Amino acid sequence: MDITILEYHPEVREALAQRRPVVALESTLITHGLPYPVNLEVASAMEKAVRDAGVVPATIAVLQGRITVGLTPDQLAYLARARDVRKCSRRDFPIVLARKGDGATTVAGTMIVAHMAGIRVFATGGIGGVHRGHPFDVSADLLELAQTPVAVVCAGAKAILDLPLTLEVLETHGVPVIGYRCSEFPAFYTRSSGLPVDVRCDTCEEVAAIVRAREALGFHTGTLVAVPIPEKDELPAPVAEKAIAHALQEAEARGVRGKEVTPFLLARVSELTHAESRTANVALLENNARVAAHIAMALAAPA
Ligand code: PSU
Ligand code: MN
Repeated sequence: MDITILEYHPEVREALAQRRPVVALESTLITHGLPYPVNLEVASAMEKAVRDAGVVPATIAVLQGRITVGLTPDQLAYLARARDVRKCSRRDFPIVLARKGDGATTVAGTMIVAHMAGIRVFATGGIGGVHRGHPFDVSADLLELAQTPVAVVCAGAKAILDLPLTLEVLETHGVPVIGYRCSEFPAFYTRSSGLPVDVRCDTCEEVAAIVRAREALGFHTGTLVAVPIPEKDELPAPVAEKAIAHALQEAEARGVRGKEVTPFLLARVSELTHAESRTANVALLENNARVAAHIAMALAAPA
C-alpha cells in the first residue's frame, strides 16, 4: 500500500519492518461502543494487554482524513472524547478521507486497514452480524470477513444479534469459525450459545496453523477466532437475554435504523443491567486482546 495513505506510529512501523508480531485494535468501540472515560480506560487496557505479551498494539482510526495505524496516547485521548466521528466500514473510507474527517474503524474497517498494513491478527469485542427480526440488516463485518484475510479474535457475535443466521452467513462466505478452548460459539456476554463452531483449538499454535494453511491456499477469507468471556465475568444468561429483549423492543418502537442500531442496543443493555453488561464487555475486550497477542506471537514464530 502507498505509504502516504497510511500513517504509522513509529513503533508499529518498526515492528512490521522487522516482522515482529503486531495486533490491530479497532476504534468504533471507543467512539460508539462505550462512554467516556470507560472507553479510554479500556482502549489503554487492551493496548497494555497486548504489550504485556511482548507484542506491539496498533489501534486504528482515521484522524483528519489520515488513516492512522497505531495511536499515540494523545491521539487515543482525543478520540475518546471526540464527538463528530464517523463510524467507518468499507463504504465510509472514501467519504471520510475526501472530507478530511475523523473516523472510527469498525471490525470491517479495521480489517481493511490491518490487511493494507500487513497485520495478520486483530482483537475486538463482538463482531457485527445479522440483526434479529431484520434478516437484511447484515453487518458489513460479515462481508469483510468474506474478503479480507485477517484473523479476528472476538467473544462471538454481539448477543443482540441473530446468532444462528450470523453463523449461516459466515458459512456461506467460507469463513472458518474457530472456538478457542470452546466447542460452542460464545454469545458475547455469556460463554455459550448452543451453536457449534467449525473446530475447537486449545492452543494458539493450533490457531496459527489454521491461519497459515489458509495463507498457503491463497484464500482471501478472514478467520474468526471466538474466545468465550472469562467465567468470572460472564452475565447470567437470563439477565442478558431479558435486557436484550427489552432494548430490541425499544429500538423498534423508536425506529432506530442503520448504523445507529448497534450503539443504541449496547447502551440500552448497559443501562438495563445497571452497567453489568458493560463490565462484562470490558472484561472480554481485555481477554481478547491478550489471546490475540499470543496468536500473533505463534504466527510470527517459525512454523
Ligand atoms: N464490539 C464491542 N463494542 C462495539 C463493537 C464491537 O464490544 O461497539 C462495534 C464494532 O466496531 C463492530 C460494530 O464492527 O460494533 C458493528 O456495527 P454494525 O452492527 O452497525 O455493523
Ligand atoms: Mn446494520
